[in-house]
Amino acid sequence: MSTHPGKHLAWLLRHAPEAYELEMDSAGWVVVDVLLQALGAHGRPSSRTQLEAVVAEDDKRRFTFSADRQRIRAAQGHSVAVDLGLAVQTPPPVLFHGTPTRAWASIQAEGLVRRARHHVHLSDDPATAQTVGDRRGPALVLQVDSAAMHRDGHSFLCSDNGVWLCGHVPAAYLSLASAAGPHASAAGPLASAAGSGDDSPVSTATPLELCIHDRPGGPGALTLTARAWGRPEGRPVLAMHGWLDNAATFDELAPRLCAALDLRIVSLDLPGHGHSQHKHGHYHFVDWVADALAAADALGWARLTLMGHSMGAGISTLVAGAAPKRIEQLVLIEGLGPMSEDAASAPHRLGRAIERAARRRGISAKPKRAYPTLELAAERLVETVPMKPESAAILVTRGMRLVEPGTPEGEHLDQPGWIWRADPRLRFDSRLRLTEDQIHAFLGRIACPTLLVGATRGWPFDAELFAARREAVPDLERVVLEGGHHLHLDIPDAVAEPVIAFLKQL
Ligand code: HQG
Repeated sequence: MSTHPGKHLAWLLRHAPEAYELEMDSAGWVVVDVLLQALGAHGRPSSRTQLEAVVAEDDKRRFTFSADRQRIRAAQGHSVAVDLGLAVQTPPPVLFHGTPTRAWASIQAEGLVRRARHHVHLSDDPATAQTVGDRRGPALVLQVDSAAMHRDGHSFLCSDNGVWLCGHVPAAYLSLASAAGPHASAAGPLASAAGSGDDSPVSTATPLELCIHDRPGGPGALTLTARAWGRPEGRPVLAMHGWLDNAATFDELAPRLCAALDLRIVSLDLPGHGHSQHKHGHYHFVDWVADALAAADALGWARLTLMGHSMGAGISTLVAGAAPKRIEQLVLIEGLGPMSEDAASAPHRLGRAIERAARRRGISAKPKRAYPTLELAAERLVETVPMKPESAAILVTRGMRLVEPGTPEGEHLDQPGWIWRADPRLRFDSRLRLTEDQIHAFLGRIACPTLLVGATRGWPFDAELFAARREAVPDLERVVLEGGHHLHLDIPDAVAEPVIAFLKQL
């Protein structure tokens, strides 16, 4: 934690209100008296005069008081889920972004992404952008063609302190600010890296980033990110990864399917995973069902095919049972419904989960384990979940981010380190599990053809229980392949074959 009062306040109001058990409303406001009390309790300067001074003297006007000065919030820069209620605005024709030189290659591939924050931050002058970039060593200033983005339907917000915010800047709109003119140096390679040719043939090698608001405009709107393959007009397939994995889990399988069939595969980062935002409250399994359907709504898909791996297969199963009319086909890899429990265990489970969660309060403010390299992180992942090193490399590349020493999260580090992006609260105990009877009720309502792909060395499901679940699905085809739990990453050709044959039947 920083000792500078302004930095400390920014950390608290943007990233870690729960560290001081501060109640923050959905728009990011905290009651000033409550904040002062909490600061005092933690040995921090806690008079109103001191707080007023921190806010007034802040070089970037990072904090805003409410009109009655009874509440305070950070003007922008949050990683916790808040909806600042800022109005969409027309941006100036050109905006700027400063970034470390070393980030250039990755930005060329995926554009500017918002990382832990809610938005990509842009400045209206190159000098400010240079200062922002210089925070992390040698920096480049990128020019954003915001006029073209605006014309193409991208939304911009402007924070109370004049920072321009947007969800994602695809690489096609970026150029080096020092180059001769817009796109002078970058248009060629960047445009192709962005996969911007929506009307080009199937884009198999260049996944896109999509931002999906699952509760548009409402409080607690959540931005989910995704990777997409295939023509936008292709047959819709929503793909969902397993627990603690991310959208890249389909990086091997999806392009193979799109090469064979005219599909539009959108692989979600589920809330709390990958690049998606973290939820404010608890992660309940049944809520993933609402999230999946909200994502389908946001994509404008009335009917769709679901493809899930492990927990994603469990979610897909429940979606197909809860909304059978919407699902055309179901592809389940190493999973068929969520874990179940006897009805009698529910009170004990709920009591224990609440008690344990209370003990782990503040967990998201604790420093996460940092790995010096992605390679080491991938090695550790293979030790925990057996899979090919190449498969682990795919998951860690999207699932982790680099934290610099001297930043709020990296204060414990003396060199840059890679940490998992996933919300640590995903590991909390489930508060309630469905009973096996309830799961059978979902399975029995599945109205579409279902393909179950299992692995010989896969997840150790209870054989008897799993066989009964298979029996309960009205139209289920099953293949078992030689492989482990992450077979879609490890042996994608072998998995693609039966999946293509199955999808062709529609
Ligand atoms: C980079 C400070 C690799 C991005 C500042 C940046 C600002 C990528 C970093 C405000 C990338 C995110 C925001 C990609 C983006 N590959 N790197 N595809 N896309 N990046 O801190 O803009 O003091 O979240 O270039 O003054 O640096 O907090 O954003 O380097 O106004 O008030 O990923 O934070 O203000 O870092 O800074 P950040 P930022 P405060």
